[in-house]
Amino acid sequence: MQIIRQTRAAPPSAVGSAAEQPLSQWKKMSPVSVSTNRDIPGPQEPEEKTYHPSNGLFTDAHVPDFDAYLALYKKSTEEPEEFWADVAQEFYWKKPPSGPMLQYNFDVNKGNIYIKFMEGAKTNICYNVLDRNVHERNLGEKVAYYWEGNSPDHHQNITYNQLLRSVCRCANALKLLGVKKGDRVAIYLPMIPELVYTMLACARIGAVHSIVFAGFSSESLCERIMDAQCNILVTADGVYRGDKLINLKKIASEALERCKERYVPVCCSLLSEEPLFTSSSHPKCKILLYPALKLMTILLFLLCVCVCVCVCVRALQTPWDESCDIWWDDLMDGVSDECEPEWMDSEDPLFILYTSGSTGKPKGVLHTVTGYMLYTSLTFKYVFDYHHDDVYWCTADIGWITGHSYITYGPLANGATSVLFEGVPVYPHVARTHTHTHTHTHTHTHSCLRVLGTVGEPINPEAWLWYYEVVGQQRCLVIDTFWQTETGGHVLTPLPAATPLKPGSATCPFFGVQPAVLNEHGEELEGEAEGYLVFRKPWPGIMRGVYGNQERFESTYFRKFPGFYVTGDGCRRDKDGYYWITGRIDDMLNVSGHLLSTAEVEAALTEHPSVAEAAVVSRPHAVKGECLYCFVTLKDHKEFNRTLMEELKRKGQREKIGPIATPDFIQNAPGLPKTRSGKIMRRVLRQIARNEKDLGDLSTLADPKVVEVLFSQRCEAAA
Ligand code: 6R9
Repeated sequence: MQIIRQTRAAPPSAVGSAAEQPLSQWKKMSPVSVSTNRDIPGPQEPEEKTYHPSNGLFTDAHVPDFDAYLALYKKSTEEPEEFWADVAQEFYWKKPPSGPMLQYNFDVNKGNIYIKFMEGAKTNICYNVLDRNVHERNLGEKVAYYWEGNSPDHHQNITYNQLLRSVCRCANALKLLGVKKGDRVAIYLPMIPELVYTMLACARIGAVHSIVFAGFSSESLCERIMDAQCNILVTADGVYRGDKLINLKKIASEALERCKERYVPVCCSLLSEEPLFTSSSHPKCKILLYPALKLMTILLFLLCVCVCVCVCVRALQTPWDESCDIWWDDLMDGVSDECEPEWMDSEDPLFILYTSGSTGKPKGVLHTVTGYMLYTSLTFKYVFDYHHDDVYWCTADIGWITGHSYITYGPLANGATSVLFEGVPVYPHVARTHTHTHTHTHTHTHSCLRVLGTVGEPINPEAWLWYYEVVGQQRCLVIDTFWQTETGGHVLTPLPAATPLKPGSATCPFFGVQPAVLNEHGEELEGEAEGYLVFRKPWPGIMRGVYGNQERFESTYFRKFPGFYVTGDGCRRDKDGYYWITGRIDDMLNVSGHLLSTAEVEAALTEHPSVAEAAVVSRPHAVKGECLYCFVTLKDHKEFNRTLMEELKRKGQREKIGPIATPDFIQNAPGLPKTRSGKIMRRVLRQIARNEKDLGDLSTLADPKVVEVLFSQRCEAAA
């Protein structure tokens, strides 16, 4: 996925070639000291070529150079109270903080894990991202979103004034339905403005939103609704993804059926206590609007999802249950567009977002109001070097954390103008994304682009260079941001004008973030090292828990190395203190006792001129324990043959990493199984490599057909 920052009119000085300089020309590079400690085989030293902005492109940067970054970083770690108090000044507080900025325990041996930021303060994030812009910063007429539908004929400009009114209407409608502070609201919507309205409406009234990506199956939706005990589901009748029509309401109804089946015993026991609740007295949705029946509604919410609000986008024939379904337009009809925000404590929950990890039941990652607000706002401003006239586009879906943080909260907190895109990049033609750039910047070249972002997977140097040279025309900076649903915002990231870039590295920690590298025994490695990426202290945006499951929170992130937050990712820190993510630790390859990361083997494969993309997984091996099974996608018009295989085995691996990294199997992969957020599902590839046919839920895959193709083309030798 990419995040693009573009200006409406690029200054003439913006055109020119970004310079490449040896790192030695830069002063002291890193916030960490340098020494050598490397006991795991890894790739050879990366080339010492760094990239930094061309003159004139970042004359007004918030952080103008690396020294400025270092000074701010130092302040953020050595004087965190002052640092965050300065950031907090930008925001509106109903009640200012009284106690310490940050309190936490990261050590399971010392008691429960907790993180508290600005406890005692009261605010509202919706007020801060909307009302503050309209009333205090005079941005009411500024466009918040250029919404682009799936079809290029559908578009809408939404100003901050309009957004505030729509959000208030939705907030009032939710209140009429009985939703109150602390209630969970499930949102299963495509990338339409109503998605933003609903999430902000929840935030306004203190309800906790749980957005479920609209590509998930009914089972996944049901599981998430049940886990968070949501009372309301907001969905749409349907969505076009490219030329494919998806009947969302049908999936939503199936999910609710599943919920009902599982909730029956609970319903019955409560029903018997309340004479109003006979099966025939289930409220009609319209009736819910009458306050007299509000009590009944609220009690019903305690039982299960009973109201499903449906946005009519496509006028589809949808399954309709009179007892609980209501059209969005009917609900909003006549509702006031003013709504007093609910003033929330700093640590009140803001949202739950489920993240699956590679196996197991999804975890409801919980974020709270104030820390998330400050952190997403600050990272947005600095990482994209956002300025008032910029137009910004994040291509993610709001169903993922990237969309929560960098389509909704971060940009709006900065009063930014963003593109909100419903469709897919290749519909109706491959140049669709270029059209956005032209429409919203009024220029017909890419010369207005300044910052290109990437997130979600290790980007190998080959891909980085393509992005830099072809998309960014050697002028824009490629910002490789490492972070997780759990971290709330970027944690390792370059800052455009300040950080010299190395292709493939997420570079340095953001303000307040203190990474460390540990070995298997939990010993901290200094200087150049490779191992587990952990963080020693919280920053405001870190998750506060797994919803309803403190034990899982602690065991997943804190038990392995007491005193640290464990990301689950591996990393390498180079001699300049730059961090290189090497992939999920669970995906590591253990060949004859040597640990290899997926990223290093894949980067070596993609160096071959015929290879566009590669993914490597392990397969059990009688002698070596595990061996390497590689999937390679070739560039157009390249042929997969024996010579290529030999070259990949010999040059790519033996010579690059060492003989232990020689692949046992190489399979031609016309495509790789990826989620719609762009992550390679290595779990699926492992199963293909092992010829295991029971693949579980594949509904998040962008293109499930790829799996059949890969099965049919398995390496014959790997029976
Ligand atoms: C924001 C997001 C988190 C996992 C993370 C890591 C991988 C994210 C990365 C990256 C290498 C980067 N990841 N950014 N790997 N370089 N710049 O993607 O959140 O969906 O929770 O995924 O994605 O493995 O642990 P989420």
